[in-house]
Amino acid sequence: MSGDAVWINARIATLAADAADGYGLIDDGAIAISGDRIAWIGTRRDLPADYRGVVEHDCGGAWITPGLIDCHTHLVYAGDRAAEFEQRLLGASYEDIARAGGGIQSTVKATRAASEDELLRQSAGRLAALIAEGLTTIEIKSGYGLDLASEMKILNTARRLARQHGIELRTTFLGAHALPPEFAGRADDYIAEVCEHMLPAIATAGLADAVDAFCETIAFTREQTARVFEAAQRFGLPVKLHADQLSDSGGAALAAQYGALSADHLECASEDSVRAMAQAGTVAVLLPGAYYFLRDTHLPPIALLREHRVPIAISTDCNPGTSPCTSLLLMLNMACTLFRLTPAEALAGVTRNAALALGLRDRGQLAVGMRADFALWDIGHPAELAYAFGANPCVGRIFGGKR
Ligand code: DI6
Ligand code: FE
Repeated sequence: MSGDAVWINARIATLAADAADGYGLIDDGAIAISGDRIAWIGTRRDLPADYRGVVEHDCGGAWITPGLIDCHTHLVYAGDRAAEFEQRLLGASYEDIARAGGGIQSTVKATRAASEDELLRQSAGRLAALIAEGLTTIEIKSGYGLDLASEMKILNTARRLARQHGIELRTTFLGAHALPPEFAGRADDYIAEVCEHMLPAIATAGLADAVDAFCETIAFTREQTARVFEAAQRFGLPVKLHADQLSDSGGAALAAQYGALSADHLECASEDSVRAMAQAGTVAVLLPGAYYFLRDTHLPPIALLREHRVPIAISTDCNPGTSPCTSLLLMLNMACTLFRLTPAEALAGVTRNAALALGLRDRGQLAVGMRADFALWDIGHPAELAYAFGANPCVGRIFGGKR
C-alpha cells in the first residue's frame, strides 16, 4: 500500500462534507499519494509505517486545501469591452447596450475574426492567472462564436489551453448565449440551428461535457431553453443554466426540471425555484463578480438556499462583459462581503460544491481515493483566503499528485 510520495508538516483543510467545523481541519497533517490519487490522509503521527522511505515533501507548516475549481467561465474570447464599461459609467445599462447590438455581439465579432492561435494567445494569460491561485479544475464555455465553426474553434482552443497548462477541464456548449446577427428577428430558427445542427456536431466530436443556455428577457425564453435541454438530453449531455440573473424568468425551476447540474447567477430566483433546485440536487452557482461589476443591488436568495440546503458554489464567471475577472480568491472575498457567505461556505463554494456543479465526484475535498489535486498556502488559517483581497498566498500547487 505504499504510495509514491507523502506530504508532511502541513495543516490541512479537507473540506469534507461532514466536517463539523466547516473546514475539516487536521493539525500537523500528512497526505500520501499513489499515482494521481490520495492514498492516505490524517495526522502525521498516525501515518502508517509503510510510508516510511517514500519520497517526502516537507510543507514547512503551510496550509493545504483541495485545489480550487472554477466551475463557470467564459475564459476563451477575443478582444475586450473596456469602452462598454465606460458607456455604462456614463449611464447606459447592460441591457441598453445589448439591445443596441453591443455587449455580447461585440465579443462575438472579435472572437469570430480571431484565428485559433490568436484566441489561444489572448486567453492563455487569463488561465495562467487563475492557475497561479492554486486552480486545478476549470470549466470553460463556448458562446462567443454562435456558428458551428466558431463554437468549435472556442472549444478546441479550451482543450489546447488545458493541455498546455496542465489543468483538468470541463467544456460547456453555450450556443444559446445570444442571437447571432445573421438570425436577427429569428430566434426560433437559431434555436433550431443550435438543436439540430450545432449541438449534434459538437456532441459527436466529443467537444462538450455539458450544455448551457442564457434564459433571460434579453436572450432566450423558457420554451427555447427547454428545446436546447431536450436536444442535450438526446445526446446524453447534462445541462446547466444562466438563470434569473436580471429578472425572474423561472429559469432555475426549469433547470431543476431537467435535472441540471447547476443553475447559475440566481439574483432574482424565487423560493419555488429554490425548492425545485433542492429536490433536483441542482447546485446554485453564485457569481459575485458579475453582481459587483453590473452594480447590481438585487441579492441572490442566500437565506433560502441555506434553508433548503441547496449546495452553493462560487465562480469568477470570467467574461469580458460582466466579470472581467481572473481571481477566484477575490470572488471568495466578494461572496462574503457582498453575499454574506461565511469564509467556510465560500471556500466550500470553490472546492467541494464547485466539483458538484460540474458533476465531478472525485475532487473538491481531500479524502482517500480523491484526485491528488491540492494547493499550498502561506496563511495562518483558511478563513484568510476569503478575508484578504488582492493578495495571493498560494505557494504551491499539486496537480494529479505532481507539483
Ligand atoms: N451571463 C454572463 O454573465 C455572461 N453571459 C451570460 O449569459 C456575460 C456575457 C457578456 O456580457 O459578454
Ligand atoms: Fe456566465
